[in-house]
Amino acid sequence: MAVKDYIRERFFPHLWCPGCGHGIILNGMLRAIDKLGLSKNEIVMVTGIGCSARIAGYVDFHTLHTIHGRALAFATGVKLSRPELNVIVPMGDGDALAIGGNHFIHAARRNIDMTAVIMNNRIYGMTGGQFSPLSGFGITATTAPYTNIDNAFDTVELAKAAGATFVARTSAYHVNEISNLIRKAILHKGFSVVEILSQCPTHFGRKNKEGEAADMLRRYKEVTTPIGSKAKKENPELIERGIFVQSQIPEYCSEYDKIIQKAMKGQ
Ligand SMILES: Cc1ncc(C[n+]2csc(CCOP(=O)(O)OP(=O)(O)O)c2C)c(N)n1
Ligand code: SF4
Repeated sequence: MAVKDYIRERFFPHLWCPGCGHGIILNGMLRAIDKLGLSKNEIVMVTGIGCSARIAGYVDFHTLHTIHGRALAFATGVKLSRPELNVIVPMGDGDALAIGGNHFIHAARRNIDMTAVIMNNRIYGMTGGQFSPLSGFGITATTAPYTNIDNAFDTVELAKAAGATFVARTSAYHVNEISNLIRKAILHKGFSVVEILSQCPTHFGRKNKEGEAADMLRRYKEVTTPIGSKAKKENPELIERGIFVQSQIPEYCSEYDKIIQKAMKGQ
């Protein structure tokens, strides 16, 4: 199918600013789904609130547009009641790791089979550019006019430590990687995390003098490198892209089924 066949055209034009990275991620996500040959009825997309979370309105799957920071909680309910469906949860960095941080670590710890896509623009885009736990030290935001003194989480390290069994990262510049990594994450049985660095030219770019969207995309090319590359050894500041973790342990819904069977037999 064409990408546009997965879109709810009645909700277009979309509300994203010109140059926003979130549209690139939506495109990559739809290409991944298309390559997997999944029917629209086999997918549930669950989102919270944020510019990133608008995705649930734009795609023609089963969708839930829920409340800020709670997408993974709703998604857990969906997955437990309909484990045969593919549950995908796109989230902003604030949605996933500020207000939603607790849900994130516990969904990862349980290893429930769903794909969390973290669209990391290092800022609260929708509400006007407040700093998030991903902004990092020295960043300027509307709530940090003299620069931010909070240190940032490393999403990949956090996801690994919390127990996610598939952990990957790429950026909005690396369009083929977006669809490849999301495809592999959907295929993975367990809690999958794909962090995608996404530019917000309107707030992050403007406040931090990173230029226009094209400059921000170019920057992703310059500051990232494949995992274990020679460039990383020479410059430890570079951000690695690729698959960091891919492991198999018992998945939550399957184990829950076994508990139901045991209880039915009265054992
Ligand atoms: C309980 C609650 N608190 C705060 C808000 C206000 N709010 C809406 S979106 C948002 C943050 C959005 O940032 P992020 O999740 O990083 O997504 P982005 O807009 O950058 O894609 C906030 C704080 C809300 N809607 N609900
Ligand atoms: S405010 Fe930022 S994140 Fe939101 S649509 Fe505009 S560019 Fe994208």
